[in-house]
Amino acid sequence: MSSSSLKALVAFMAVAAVAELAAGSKTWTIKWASGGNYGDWSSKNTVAVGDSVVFTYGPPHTVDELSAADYKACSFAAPVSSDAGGSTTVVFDKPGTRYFACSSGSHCSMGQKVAITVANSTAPPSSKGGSSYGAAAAGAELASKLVVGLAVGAGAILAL
Ligand SMILES: [Cu+2]
Repeated sequence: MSSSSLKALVAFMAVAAVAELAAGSKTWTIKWASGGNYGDWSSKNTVAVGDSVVFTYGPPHTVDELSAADYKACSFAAPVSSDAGGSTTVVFDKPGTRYFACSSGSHCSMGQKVAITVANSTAPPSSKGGSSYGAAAAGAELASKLVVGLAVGAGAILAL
């Protein structure tokens, strides 16, 4: 095997290992526009702990995270966060409901608002102590695969 194909193999194994580690989390995309109807988005898209939601939009839209009360009232006086960058990524690291709305004009009251609920049933991958046998076994299996992948990769590097 040539040196370059070995290097390609090592690169592939590294990418595969990273992809496997990330396989548990998902990225959702919301095309964020005025007049959108996002009322049932969360019930149709099951965001789990560890997942990310990316809002994509152009000016003049914003993604403001609000309290439940401010969300209900479309009040932007005290947002938790606010972004107008055009691509806003929100990581859902724990269960619960978070509220997002556009602060531009009357977009919020016209429906450019979404409440995203992450269910309790999925345990965070990083939680300690409370993990079930199944989760622990899956973690051990993943770790052993990663070790094998790294060992093969290291062996290939030494052979170059
Ligand atoms: Cu807007």
